Amino acid sequence: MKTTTLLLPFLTAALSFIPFARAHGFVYVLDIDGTDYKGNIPEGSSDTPSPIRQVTSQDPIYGAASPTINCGTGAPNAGLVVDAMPGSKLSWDWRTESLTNWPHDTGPMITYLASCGSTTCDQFDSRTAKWFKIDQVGQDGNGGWVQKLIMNGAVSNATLPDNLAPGEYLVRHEIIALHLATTQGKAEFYPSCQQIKVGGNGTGVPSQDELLSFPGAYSDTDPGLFTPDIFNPGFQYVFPGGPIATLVTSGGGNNNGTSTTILPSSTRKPMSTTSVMSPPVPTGTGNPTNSSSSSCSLNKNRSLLKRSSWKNRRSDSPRPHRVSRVMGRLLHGTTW
Ligand SMILES: *[C@@H]1O[C@H](CO)[C@@H](O)[C@H](O)[C@H]1NC(C)=O
Ligand SMILES: *[C@@H]1O[C@H](CO)[C@@H](O)[C@H](O)[C@H]1NC(C)=O
Ligand SMILES: *[C@@H]1O[C@H](CO)[C@@H](O)[C@H](O)[C@H]1NC(C)=O
Ligand SMILES: *[C@@H]1O[C@H](CO)[C@@H](O)[C@H](O)[C@H]1NC(C)=O
Ligand SMILES: *[C@@H]1O[C@H](CO)[C@@H](O)[C@H](O)[C@H]1NC(C)=O
Ligand SMILES: [Cu+2]
Repeated sequence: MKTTTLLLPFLTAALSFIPFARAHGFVYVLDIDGTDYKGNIPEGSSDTPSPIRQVTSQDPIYGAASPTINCGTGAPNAGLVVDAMPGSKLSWDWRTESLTNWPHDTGPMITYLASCGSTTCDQFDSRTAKWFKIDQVGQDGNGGWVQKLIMNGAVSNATLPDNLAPGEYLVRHEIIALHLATTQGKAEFYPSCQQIKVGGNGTGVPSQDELLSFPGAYSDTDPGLFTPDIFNPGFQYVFPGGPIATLVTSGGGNNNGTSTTILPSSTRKPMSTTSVMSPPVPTGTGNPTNSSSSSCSLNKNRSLLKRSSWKNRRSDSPRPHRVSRVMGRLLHGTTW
């Protein structure tokens, strides 16, 4: 009786979230070196010319073998192919379809590229893509996940390899939400594809054994996708999809390619165009699992640095529904 009385207001408040906090999402805006490219909202019109392949649902994809795990549900080719350069900074603004903040805080963000080969990317069939991994961000070193920053309104970031060969590429940036992944098959995949044309005169290409297919690259039993221990203290995340491609870790020609790992992007990017920073520091121990270490002291002042147009716009937007982890799991497990 007492418990019920205490729980009632809580549950009522929680249930009132449901119509608004459809707790999934999509990439609303791609930013390349400060230029924004807006996407179209799932289930909305396709009126905005965009390099972002429009998903038809913000809902997660379940199952590593899902045929839509390449570029998301629906996701026909987009109309635009937009310019980038080796070393360009890419940012993705993840939202729910009602444009509130991304709702999850557990799991990695991973970025892949695939050459569109002899065709332009607006003609390229993502089912034939051979992907290579360029970036992955996971735990934050404080018992949480970098993904929480996205929930709190930050954009997700990665940089293109400094030595990336020119040409058209499909970018596959994904969030994997693992709040339910204590059960096998319950990892939530949110892939998003964008079409870019890389200029410059880099020479970096992936090796054959680094190329992946989606579906194919992941298995539901991967330790990064089925994570029974994820909420236990000391959990060490193992990213799915193998290591980051050597053309990235070789530092864009600044060293001879002996390194096998890099730090998560959130710790290794200079945040100002006037800053100079050394190439990624090899750690020599498998994949990075958190971003608490840094090769760049500038990072300590990261939060002070300007976020160009994002900051202002996002402060105007509706605040996130801060559904707790437990409540998120409860609601996911029942209603969504
Ligand atoms: C994060 O990285 C730091 C430095 O590399 C390390 O000391 C710490 O144990 C790591 N934490 C987790 C949770 O992986
Ligand atoms: C992405 O970079 C911006 C600064 O440009 C920063 O504010 C934001 O926190 C970064 N996002 C993540 C997930 O690290
Ligand atoms: C091509 O490479 C040269 C150095 O090899 C560099 O000076 C030049 O800026 C590069 N051009 C572009 C467009 O990046
Ligand atoms: C790469 O550099 C390392 C350390 O500087 C050196 O030991 C190694 O022989 C070099 N490898 C090649 C292929 O040049
Ligand atoms: C961070 O910024 C403060 C001033 O805002 C400066 O005194 C300090 O040296 C900076 N630290 C780093 C690591 O750049
Ligand atoms: Cu969700």
